[in-house]
Amino acid sequence: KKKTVLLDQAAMERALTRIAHEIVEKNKGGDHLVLVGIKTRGIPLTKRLQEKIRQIEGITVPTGELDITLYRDDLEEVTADKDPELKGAEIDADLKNKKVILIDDVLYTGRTVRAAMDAVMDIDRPSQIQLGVLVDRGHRELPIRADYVGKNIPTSDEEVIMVQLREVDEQDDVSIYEK
Ligand code: 3GP
Ligand code: 5GP
Ligand code: MG
Repeated sequence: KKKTVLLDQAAMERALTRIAHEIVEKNKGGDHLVLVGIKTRGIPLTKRLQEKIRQIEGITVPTGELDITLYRDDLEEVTADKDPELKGAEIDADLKNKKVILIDDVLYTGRTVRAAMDAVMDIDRPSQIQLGVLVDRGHRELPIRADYVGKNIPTSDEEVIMVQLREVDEQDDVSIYEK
């Protein structure tokens, strides 16, 4: 129950600025990139990174959205017997031979990202898929890792990360608490 703030608004802002710089460094600019946000909070993160890349490189990278949710929307059931599945996709950009960067708030088992990679590859064949997350909380169940990480936060199974974004929650912060 007790809550500890791990990233405040300023720290989150700096982490996203760093990730935007890492994206343009690794990809030698912003050409041929498409940023794809995963469901609720990956989407405002994607928009913020798009704006930061625009400030750095002067180009507006296309964005898209994937809605990947658990079969049951019960948070207790995350690692239960059902995998997350694709509920919808809104990607207007052409993905063929593009470098797709998936963006999510929290990386945990990796099953959501696996579903997101399947969805992208069903649409077209990108030249690469990369992954950026605000928080990596560990506990991977698949061989998946993020290329860009805001903060690594080792957690126990009894702990939950709360990500609040001003677009959705009226404030920016990341905190950890016991279930
Ligand atoms: P998001 O849609 O912005 O990612 O699943 C609904 C929300 O609950 C998610 O918001 C997610 O951030 C949050 N959440 C908190 N703990 C968990 C968890 O352990 N699993 C999942 N799937 N979501 C969690
Ligand atoms: P995974 O599929 O990697 O197990 O979980 C990733 C998805 O579940 C992300 O979209 C993320 O929103 C959500 N998730 C998993 N664990 C947490 C957590 O502790 N906090 C939050 N906010 N989201 C989580
Ligand atoms: Mg999420």
